Amino acid sequence: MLKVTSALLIGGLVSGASFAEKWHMPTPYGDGNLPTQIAYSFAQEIKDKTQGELDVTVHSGGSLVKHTEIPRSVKSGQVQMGEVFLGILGNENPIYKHDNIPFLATTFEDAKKLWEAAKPAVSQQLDKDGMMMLYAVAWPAQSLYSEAPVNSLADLAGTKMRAYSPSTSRLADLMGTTPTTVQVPDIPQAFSTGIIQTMITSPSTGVDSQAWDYVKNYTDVQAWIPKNIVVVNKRAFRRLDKATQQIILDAAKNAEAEGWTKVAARAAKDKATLIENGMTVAEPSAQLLKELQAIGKAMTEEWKAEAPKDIGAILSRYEN
Ligand code: PCA
Repeated sequence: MLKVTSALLIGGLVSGASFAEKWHMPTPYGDGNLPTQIAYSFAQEIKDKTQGELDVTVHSGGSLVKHTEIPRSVKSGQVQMGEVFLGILGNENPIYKHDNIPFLATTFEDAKKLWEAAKPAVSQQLDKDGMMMLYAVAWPAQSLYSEAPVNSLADLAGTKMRAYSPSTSRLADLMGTTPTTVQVPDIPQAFSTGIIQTMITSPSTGVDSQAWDYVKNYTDVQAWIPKNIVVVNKRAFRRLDKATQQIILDAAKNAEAEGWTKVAARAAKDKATLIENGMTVAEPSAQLLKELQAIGKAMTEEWKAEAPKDIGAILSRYEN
């Protein structure tokens, strides 16, 4: 009897008032970063358009789930959505490595093209893993931070370089440096304790980690343009009604467009902040560019050899 009453009560509550569904979305980077800001507006758009029925809470800066654990937590359904840096997935499947290959795509236009070329394979792999691709946000181009000016790779020989993905580890090797994987929140400590001496990342992450406290030179090699992706657990998505699903897909489309629109201005602003804080920003020498481009070529070949069919398909879509 008691059971029946409570079942009725719950039934009454559910049908009487519309109840908000609460979702969680861990993201890896801090609130000052463009991808995080876009994540907040994405979540807000969903909340507004569902009139609060789907309430997505963004947990930035790895506060709910550590960056390296985010893909697994979305896959298992522990959280419904999550953001991840594509490059860190490089060891799971070589298709993800398109994101961190030096000199494959160095302008936003090419980066967008490369993303269109890689997206079908990425979406398919995510689907196999129980996830669905929602949107991607590009970072500014990746450039070199060092204490001394760098005119050629010889100037870096033997230094300890930060890596943030399997590809950047390989790159550090090929540059004659020693790679150490360090996540963004740990950059200041890694510099101050001498675990790293150089890094290649965006002006945004340089600003975020106050790189000027540790290194003086920024050599603007602009070697690649990586991305974060936002994914949703497939089962969680399918449980939603069609209208809510469409609201998420529309918000994702808007988020991706916003990212490509805003990233260039953000790159310029953050580079200016590096200068304001006393860093020397220099164009790369012809020698350094030549050496790095040769490494990029070698890495492209290595990458292709890992999965000739899949990577060949990405490259031919990109090049045509
Ligand atoms: N910042 C992130 C990823 C790429 C970037 O610009 C990082 O350094 O880890």
